[in-house]
Amino acid sequence: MPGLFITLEGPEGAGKTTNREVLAEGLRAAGLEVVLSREPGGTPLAEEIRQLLLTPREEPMAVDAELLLVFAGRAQHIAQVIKPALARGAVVLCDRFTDATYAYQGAGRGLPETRIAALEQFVQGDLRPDMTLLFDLPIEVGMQRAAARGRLDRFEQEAQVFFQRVRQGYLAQAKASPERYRLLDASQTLEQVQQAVRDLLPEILAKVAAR
Ligand code: Z5A
Repeated sequence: MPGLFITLEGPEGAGKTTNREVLAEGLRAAGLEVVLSREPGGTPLAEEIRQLLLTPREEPMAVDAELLLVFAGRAQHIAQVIKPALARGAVVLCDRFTDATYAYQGAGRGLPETRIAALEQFVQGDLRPDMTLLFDLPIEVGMQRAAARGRLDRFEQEAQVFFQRVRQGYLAQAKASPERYRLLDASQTLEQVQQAVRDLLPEILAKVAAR
């Protein structure tokens, strides 16, 4: 497809959403159509699924139910937003995607990677991100930033050890796919992280030009 699919990943409060704006500004200034989206979510139906996933409830959610909800939302998001945008030649900047499933449901919850990979193939076919920015930072720093926002969602109520596994899961993915991942030190000041994101623009523009 003529467009470019870029995902932003990282543990809680890493600055994905904040830095996505910086990237979007730079790409728009170069005359490109930019589509901002997020997972879970990205369409009205997928946003309803997001609410199911994030709302704390008394009934524990079975891990496989969580996994299937994540992929149900993703199927809708791909069909309604991601594929049409890529077909038009847009750059899609998506706050989290399937790498988050490997990190949270895989490394975090302990689901086998093969189960996630089977759903990835079923729901996505050949669709994979062209580039993934991993905003990495110590868990405590991200949790402090997220806690400053107020009420915690269902994931944010997990114990610190869960988030340590998530972080390690992300770092392992980045190590396994260095051609796709760009690792950013998100514990730096916002200005420093934003500059590191801007530094990636020439590479991204070159990828767009090569399409
Ligand atoms: N989830 C899953 O389990 N499986 C999946 O497949 C997918 C998701 C796709 C919701 O995601 C949950 O879904 C997520 C995993 C699960 N649960 N958790 N945790 P989300 O992306 O909506 O949730 P989030 O990671 O909590 O998003 P976030 O807290 O909004 O993080 P962020 O976008 O990385 O951070 P931010 O909003 O840009 O920044 C947070 C605050 O820090 C904000 O006030 C900023 O101004 C500040 N900030 C940002 N950068 C800095 C720096 N460098 N210095 C100081 N302050 C900063």
